[in-house]
Amino acid sequence: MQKILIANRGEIAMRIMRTAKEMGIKTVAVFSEADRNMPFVRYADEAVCIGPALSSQSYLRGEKIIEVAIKTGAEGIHPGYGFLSENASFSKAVSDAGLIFIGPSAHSIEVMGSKIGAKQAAKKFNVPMVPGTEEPLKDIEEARKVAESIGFPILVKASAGGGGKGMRVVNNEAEFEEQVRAAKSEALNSFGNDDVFIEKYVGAPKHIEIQLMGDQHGNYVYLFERECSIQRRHQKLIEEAPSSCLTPDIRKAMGECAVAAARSCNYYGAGTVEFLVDEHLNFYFLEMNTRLQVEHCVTEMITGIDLVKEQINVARGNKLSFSQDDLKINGHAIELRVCAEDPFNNFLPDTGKLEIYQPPKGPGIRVDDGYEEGMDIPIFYDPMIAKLIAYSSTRDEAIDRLCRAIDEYYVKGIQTTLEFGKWAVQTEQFRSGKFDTKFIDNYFKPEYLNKENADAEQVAALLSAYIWEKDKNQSNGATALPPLAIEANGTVNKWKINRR
Ligand code: MV4
Repeated sequence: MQKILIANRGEIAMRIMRTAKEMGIKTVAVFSEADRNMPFVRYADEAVCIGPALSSQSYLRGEKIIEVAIKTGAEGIHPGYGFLSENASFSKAVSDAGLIFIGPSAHSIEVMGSKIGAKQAAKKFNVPMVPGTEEPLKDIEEARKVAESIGFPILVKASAGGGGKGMRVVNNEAEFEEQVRAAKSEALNSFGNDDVFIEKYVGAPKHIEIQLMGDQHGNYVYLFERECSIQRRHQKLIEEAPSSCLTPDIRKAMGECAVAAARSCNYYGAGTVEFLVDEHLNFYFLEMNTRLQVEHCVTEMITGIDLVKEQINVARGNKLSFSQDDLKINGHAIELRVCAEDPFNNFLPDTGKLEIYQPPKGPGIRVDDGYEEGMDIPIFYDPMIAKLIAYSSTRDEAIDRLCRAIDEYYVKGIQTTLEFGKWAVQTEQFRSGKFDTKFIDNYFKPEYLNKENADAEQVAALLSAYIWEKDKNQSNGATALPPLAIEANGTVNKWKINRR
């Protein structure tokens, strides 16, 4: 592959093209009418507009994208995450067109796209599962018996599910039938498939996932774990590697299970196996994501591996360029998703203009972003505008570094999750590692941030300092201070308002 097309936008398109450039591979960007002025369009060697803003008319048009690849002479397509990345038909269509899909086979995507299929495949390789069923529920009476034998509370889950859709907690036998029906109808509406299964409900679990890579020759490695428990409505906000709670033995056991799950569908490329981990560090297979994930960067920081480079390497048909023994965990990395969302208003998307955008710099800081100062954040796509990753030799230092970087990160014009992130990583729970998937719901209150008030307090502090200096200068006959000026960027004369 001398030239690849990136079937994505924003920060991940930039991320992929940077590696391609380092590898001497030319890049083709495809973009929607709303994205014409985005950095990723300029960064690419070539860029082709593929339609209007709506994803369904641009980034989801598989056939059109393949046509552009052929026309521009691209030999491979990298789908990034989201959009077409876990679409088995797209993977197949790319291969059928004589191009290389930089990702897994259609077969792997298909097997793992069905949660029931994934459980059946992984179970054959002795991957631990939450007690439950591995067949679609047929008969409600039969299902009721299984539920009783497992014991309440249980979860009803949609096989085609994702993001918590079609998932219902059932606390007792009386609600069972009703909740099964509700889950089925939600699943049918959302996914066009009403297969559901049941599992014992694990209360307050941690969400820990294993990054793995496989080549087309049956070789596999695991690149350790990412702890992703800090999430809200199934939207991750903070991820870190390694997890602060795993032991080397459990890490190894989980890594080997993840590889077994990948083997069960002849997986190749980069993939992630998600586990639920309970308070006794029992772990259970949840599902497999057959794509490069948003949070892959923390794994890159602690392993020194460029996952995109390795994806391209195995997509070319080469063997993995490293073995399990080559991999070591080095240091600690924490990622905060910087989303155009308002933590004061239920984390609802907050679109608008990036009036000021100054990302942080300095030791151990990586910012993967896709917008620039002056741009409008479009309403059509994911609200994530950047990922802020802090890396250091210890977890405590990584937390301190992340906080320092959040203070340096200067965004005006939209609300973001930056202040939320600073609050979260400084809580006792986060510092001590004692948190689970219920963390935000249980502990977060918007008044902990109080950004506006804090800004007003700082202006007041600066004003009083100014007046004090002025009075002092006048009383000792020194030259008067210049007139007071508060500028739009938050500077009061020479003093910039220190952002917390
Ligand atoms: C569970 C669970 C507890 N017990 N399964 C949520 C989305 C879907 N991918 C799986 N999910 C869960 N499955 C059993 N048997 C709790 C969750 C869950 C969750 C999992 C990972 C990260 C965040 C979560 C938030 C709420 C519920």
